[in-house]
Order: sequence, then structure tokens, then C-alpha cells
Amino acid sequence: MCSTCGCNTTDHEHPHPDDHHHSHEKKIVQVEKDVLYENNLLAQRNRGYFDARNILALNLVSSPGSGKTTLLERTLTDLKNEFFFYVIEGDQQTSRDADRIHATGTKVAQINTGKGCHLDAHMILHALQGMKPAENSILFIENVGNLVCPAMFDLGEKERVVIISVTEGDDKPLKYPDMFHTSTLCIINKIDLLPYVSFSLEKAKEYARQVNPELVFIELSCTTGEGMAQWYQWLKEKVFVPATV
Ligand SMILES: Nc1nc2c(ncn2[C@@H]2O[C@H](COP(=O)(O)OP(=O)(O)OP(=O)(O)O)[C@@H](O)[C@H]2O)c(=O)[nH]1
Ligand SMILES: [Mg+2]
Repeated sequence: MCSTCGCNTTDHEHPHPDDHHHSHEKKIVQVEKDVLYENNLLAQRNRGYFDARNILALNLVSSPGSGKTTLLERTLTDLKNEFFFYVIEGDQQTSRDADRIHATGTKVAQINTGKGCHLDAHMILHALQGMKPAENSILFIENVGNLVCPAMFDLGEKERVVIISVTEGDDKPLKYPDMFHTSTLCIINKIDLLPYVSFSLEKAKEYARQVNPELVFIELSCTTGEGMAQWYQWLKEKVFVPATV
């Protein structure tokens, strides 16, 4: 995006206040590269922090309303006696999700991105400095509801979990491939609504496999609890338990 006029077309000429003319194409590519380069450096720093403390960091990504916070509420409540949990919440505005997480008794930090549509590694670094998560814990990062931009930003997480709910349509993996390509687990949520919507589980999985053949799927309903056991099993398999001497 041109910082002079705020336009976002890629290649055009027009007069600017100081009367210069230019093509925007090169500038856009350069700015994007710089932003992602800096983000990737900070993401590696976060990853080192997580590795050194044996913190399992998971980045939850989805469209708005797929059920990220509901999944967390249920998980934090059901597994509170088994793990130490921390949550970082990303939303454009409000602390509504952080309030919901706080009600489960879990330590939570809310990041408001304002005009921004995704979390980045620097925001996570900053939140970690205040939160100081304990060793051998699990950190959930709930990204801003958006199936596009968060895919580009590595936060230093161990795994990226994409959530799609059955009310969104089974073609989403084809239309927003980056998110499915960069995730390792795909949770298909709200299966209690399957009788009422036109959504094919098989098609959704087939489309997602077209962009990421390695993707693992768990079908569940945060409302009824069906399938939650599989999610908990997946989580337990990801936690590294240090050997005791
Ligand atoms: N029927 C049904 N509703 C669900 C389920 N999971 C979540 N919901 C509902 O879906 C709505 C959105 O859920 P949230 O957990 O707030 O979704 P979110 O992904 O955190 O939303 P954002 O943070 O705004 O992106 C709420 O009304 C939930 O009660 C489910 O499994 N079945
Ligand atoms: Mg939420």
C-alpha cells in the first residue's frame, strides 16, 4: 500500500501532492519483504523462548466466529487439573474474549490490533514479557478472526491450528489456501449443526488435502462436546514431558 495516498492498487501512475509520478509495484514488494523479514526474525526469537522453557505454543486461526474462544473455554475448563495454560487473545477491539478466558481462571493477555487484521511476532514478544508463562506449560494464541492475513505471520508457534465451522461452507480451503497450507491440524467445528446446513465433511477434507496433503482433521462440537476427546488426545501427544532424574 502506498504510504503517500493510501491506495492499494499495484501498478498505476497518478499525481501526488509533491507532483511526483511513479509506478507502485516495486515499492509494494519491497515493503512486504521487509515487514515479513523483521517478523520472521522476531518469530525465531519467540520460538527460542518457547523451546528453552518447554512451552507448547499453538496459534489458533480461523474466520470470525468459528468457535476459537468457545474451544478454549471448554479445553481450559476440562484440562485445568492436567496442564498449566496461558492464553493470548487477539482482536481488533474489546477485551470480550479475554474476559471469557479470565472467567475460566486462566492467565490471559488481550492484544487489540486496532486497524490491524492479524497478530505479529512483535506483539507476542511484548505480551510474553508481561505474562512470563511458566516452564512446561501450554500457550494458546487466539489470532484475529481472519482467514487471510494471519497465514503470513509466523508468531514462533510450534503448531498452527486452523478451525473451520460447518456454517462457513466446505469450499473455504480452496478459496483461502494459505491458511490450510500453513497449518498442521484442521478442526472442523459445530458438527452439531450438520443436519441443518449444506456442508460436506468429505468435500471439505478433500479440498483441504489438495492444498496440504499432510493436514490432520478432528471433527467436533464445542457445544455438545462430541469429538473433544480427540482434540485432547492430540494436545496430549504434542506436550513434551521432560524426563525426571
Ligand atoms: N452450534 C454451535 N455453536 C458453536 C459451537 N462452537 C461455538 N459456537 C458458537 O459460535 C459463536 C462464535 O463462537 P466464538 O467462540 O466466539 O468464535 P471465535 O472464533 O472465537 O470468534 P472471534 O474471536 O470473533 O473470531 C458463539 O455464539 C458460540 O456459542 C459449536 O460447536 N456448535
Ligand atoms: Mg474469539
